[in-house]
Amino acid sequence: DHSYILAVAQMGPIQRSDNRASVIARQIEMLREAHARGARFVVFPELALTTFFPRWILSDAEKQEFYEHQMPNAATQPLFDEAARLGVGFYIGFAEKDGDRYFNTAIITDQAGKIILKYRKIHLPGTAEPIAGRDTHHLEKRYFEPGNLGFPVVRSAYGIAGAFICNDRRWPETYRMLSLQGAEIGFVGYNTPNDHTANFDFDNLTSFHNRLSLQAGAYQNAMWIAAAAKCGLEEGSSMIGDSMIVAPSGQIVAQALTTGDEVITAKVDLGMGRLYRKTIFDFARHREPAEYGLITTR
Ligand code: CDT
Repeated sequence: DHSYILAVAQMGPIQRSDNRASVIARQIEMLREAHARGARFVVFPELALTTFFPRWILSDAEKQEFYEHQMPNAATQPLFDEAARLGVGFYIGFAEKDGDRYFNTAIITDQAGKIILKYRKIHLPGTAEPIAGRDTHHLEKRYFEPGNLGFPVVRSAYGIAGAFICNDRRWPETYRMLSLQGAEIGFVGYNTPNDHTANFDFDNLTSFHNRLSLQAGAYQNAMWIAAAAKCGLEEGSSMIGDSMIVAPSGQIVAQALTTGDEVITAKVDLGMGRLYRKTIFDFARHREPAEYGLITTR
């Protein structure tokens, strides 16, 4: 049997004044709820330990409080300990400082709380400098450099698994890089403001574009996708919820109802993806990679 119960722990807002301890306490509560509902793995959001600080211009000194120098660390150890005690693996995103380099990072742990995969966000949205005339900013290119670890996958108790982060979910290359390595499930956290494009006609479709990206990515790559939002009204920025678990059929099997802390669960059958990969999406039989050169040359 290749089935297990998977949870997504959506998070409501984290304000700048909220300390790590209060955030970890919320996560531990959701970890316990997920476990009580039978879950063996929990997906937390992107940058899940602090407020979404790339909305602001911060000095080098000011920005330091938002990065983790190691993982786990004193603040996050209780989450790792509780997950290990419950035998639950997890995905979580955080801002990483590695020497003098800064990344938007996510890790996956096994059921013993050991980190088995690390991913650094490759598609960084927004700008390095504020755009004149806008009253909200998205400055990820200021605070992070593009990830330098590629798109790793890991053979785990949760299937062959990969991680990606927020804006990555809009790019077909992300899913393809994982599925070409046999990934059966992808975990993603996100922070998506409702006004993120500053074009009203696009912004009006923010929830739809989230769903569209996740469902298409899952189906076209015969993968399960579990997506966790940090959402709600955070420091004046309204962010979408709509955390969801999507099957390799492209169907949504669980979806959050709120824009606060909320656990959703679904039974994940890895056999479903394997069936798609033997039929309509048998890559070896049906793909024509010799025709795809442009994808990597421009
Ligand atoms: N965190 C993140 O990547 N958010 C982006 C929205 C901002 S685009 C300027 C996203 O793609 O959801």
